Amino acid sequence: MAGLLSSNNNNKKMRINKLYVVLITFLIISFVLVVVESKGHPRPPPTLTLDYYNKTCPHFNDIISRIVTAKQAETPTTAAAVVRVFFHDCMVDGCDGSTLVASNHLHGTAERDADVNLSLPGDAFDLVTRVKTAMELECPGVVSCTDILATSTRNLIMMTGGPFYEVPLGRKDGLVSQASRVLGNLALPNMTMTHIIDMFKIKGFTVQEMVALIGAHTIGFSHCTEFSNRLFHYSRTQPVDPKLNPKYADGLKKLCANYTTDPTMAAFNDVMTPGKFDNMYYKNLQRGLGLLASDQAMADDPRTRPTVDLYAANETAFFNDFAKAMLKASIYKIRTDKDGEVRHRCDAFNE
Ligand code: HEM
Ligand SMILES: *[C@@H]1O[C@H](CO)[C@@H](O)[C@H](O)[C@H]1NC(C)=O
Ligand SMILES: *[C@@H]1O[C@H](CO)[C@@H](O)[C@H](O)[C@H]1NC(C)=O
Ligand SMILES: *[C@@H]1O[C@H](CO)[C@@H](O)[C@H](O)[C@H]1NC(C)=O
Ligand SMILES: *[C@@H]1O[C@H](CO)[C@@H](O)[C@H](O)[C@H]1NC(C)=O
Ligand SMILES: CC(=O)N[C@H]1CO[C@H](CO)[C@@H](O)[C@@H]1O
Repeated sequence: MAGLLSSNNNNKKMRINKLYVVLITFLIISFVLVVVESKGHPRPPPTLTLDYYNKTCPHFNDIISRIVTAKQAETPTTAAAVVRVFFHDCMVDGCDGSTLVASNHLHGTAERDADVNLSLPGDAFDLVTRVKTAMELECPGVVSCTDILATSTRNLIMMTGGPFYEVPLGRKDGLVSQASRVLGNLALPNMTMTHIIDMFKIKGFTVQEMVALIGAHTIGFSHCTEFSNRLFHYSRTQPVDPKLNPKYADGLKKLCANYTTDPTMAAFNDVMTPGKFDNMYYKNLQRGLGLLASDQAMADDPRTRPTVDLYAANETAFFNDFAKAMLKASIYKIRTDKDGEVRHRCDAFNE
C-alpha cells in the first residue's frame, strides 16, 4: 500500500487511496469487534430490550423490586424456589412461563406437575402471582409472566449475595404446557456426567457454562429421596457412597432416617452457607460435601473438575460466568407476538 502511494504523485488518487485504507481498517475493526462480542457475550435477540416496559409500564422495576423484597423477607426459601422454577421453565421448550400454568381437565397435566418436578416450590408460584396481580392493577395486559419470572430471579440472586446482570425484556408467554415435555429436558441427579453434559450441550451451553449454572445449588435444599441412595444400601460392598465425606454422611443419615414415612425431609444443598449465594458450593465439592450425586460428580470428572477448582478459588470468576450463563438461559427459545401472548393470569392460558 505504501509503495502504491509513493509511486503515485496524483493528490486526488492519494486521497481516494487513503479513504480506502480508512474504510477497510474500519471494516476490519468492526468485524473483529462483532466476532469478539458474539463470542464472549450472548446478545439478546432483537425483540428483547432493556427498556421494553419504559412507556407501557414505567413502574415495572419498582413493582417487582417491592414485592420480591417483601416476599423474600417473609419467606427466605423463596429465592431458591424461584431460581429453580425459572431454570426449569427455560429448559423445557424455552423461557415462556409454561411452568407456571396449572394442570386442568382441558389441557391435561401441565409442566409443573411432571413427576420430575418433585413438587416445584409453591413460594415461587405465590411470588409470581403477587407480582402479576400488582402489574395488572398498574398496567393491565402488558407484562408477561415469563418477564416477571426472569426479573424476579435476577433480583433474588442479587438479594442473596449473587451477581447483578441486566435482564432484557419483551418475552411472551407460551401457549403450551405439558408434563410430557419435561422428561428428557431436565437432568436427574443419578444421570452420568456424559448424559448431563449432552443435555446442556443440546441447548447450546458449554461445559463451563453448565458448571457455572449448577452453582445455583449454593442456595436451597433437596428432599431426601433425591440423594438417599447415597446413604442407605449404596452398593453390595459399600453401605454409603464413598465419595461422601463420612461425617457429612452420618449427619444426612440421621436427618433422612424417616424419609420413607416423612417425604418432606430435606437437606440444604450448600451445607456451609445455605442461604448465601457464594462460591462455597464449589469448595464443598472439593471436600466431599456435595449433596446430590450429580453435584459431587462434577468434582471428579476431568471435564468439569478444572472449572470447579477455578470457581472454588475465585468467586469473581464464578459470578461473571454465572451472570452470563443466566442471561443466556433467560433468552433461550423465547416466544414473540406470533407464538405467544401476555397471560391475564400466570397459571392459566387466555381463552
Ligand atoms: C445437573 C443438573 C441439575 C440437577 C440434576 C438438579 C437437580 C436438582 C434436585 C434433585 C433438586 C432438589 C429438588 C427437591 O428435592 O425439591 C434441585 C434443587 C435446586 N436446583 Fe437443581 N439441578 C440441576 C441444575 C440446576 C440449575 C442449572 C439450576 C439453576 C440455574 C438449579 C437450581 C436449583 C435450586 C435453586 C434448587 C433449590 C430449590 C429449593 O430450595 O426450593 N439446578 N436441583
Ligand atoms: C428507560 O430504560 C432505560 C434502560 O434502557 C433506563 O436506564 C431508564 O431509566 C428508563 N427510564 C424510565 C423512565 O424508566
Ligand atoms: C434415576 O432416577 C429416576 C427417578 O428418580 C428413575 O426413574 C431412573 O430409573 C433412575 N435412572 C438410573 C439410571 O438409575
Ligand atoms: C424419626 O421417627 C422417630 C419415631 O417416630 C422419631 O423418634 C425421630 O425423632 C424421627 N427422626 C427425625 C430425624 O425426624
Ligand atoms: C479472578 O477472576 C477474575 C475474573 O475472571 C480475574 O479478573 C481475576 O484476576 C481472578 N483473580 C485471581 C486471584 O486469579
Ligand atoms: C412427583 C411429584 O412430587 N410431583 C409433584 C409436582 O408438583 C405438583 C405441584 O407443584 C405436585 O402436586 C406433585 O405431587
